[in-house]
Amino acid sequence: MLKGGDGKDSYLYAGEDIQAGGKDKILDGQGDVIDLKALLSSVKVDGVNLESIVQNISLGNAFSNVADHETTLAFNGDGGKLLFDINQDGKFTAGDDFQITITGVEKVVFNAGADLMLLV
Ligand SMILES: [Ca+2]
Repeated sequence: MLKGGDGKDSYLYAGEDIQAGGKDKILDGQGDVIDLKALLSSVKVDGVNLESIVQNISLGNAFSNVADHETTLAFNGDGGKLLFDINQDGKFTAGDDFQITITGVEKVVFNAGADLMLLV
């Protein structure tokens, strides 16, 4: 579990941190950022690797495994969960995928310029 405190915090995830069946938690995440630079080439939103996305995007709440629209990173605002579709089957399964529960956040925005996930 990660607790950021009152200031702005940056949470760094390396590739080996994001494993099938894993989970993490960030409390009071609003205003913080998640650094997923190690994963930009392997995570897709609507068929595009994050490293190729040039405009800021707010993450949607669903995965997809439809060809050319693959989405392997999603944010479920109701449950406050940032979800990674590790096995890329288009579904979230706790044993196969990875989740970060984030409290106090309404959405997650990928800042394409900084290559960071902003917790909003
Ligand atoms: Ca999955």
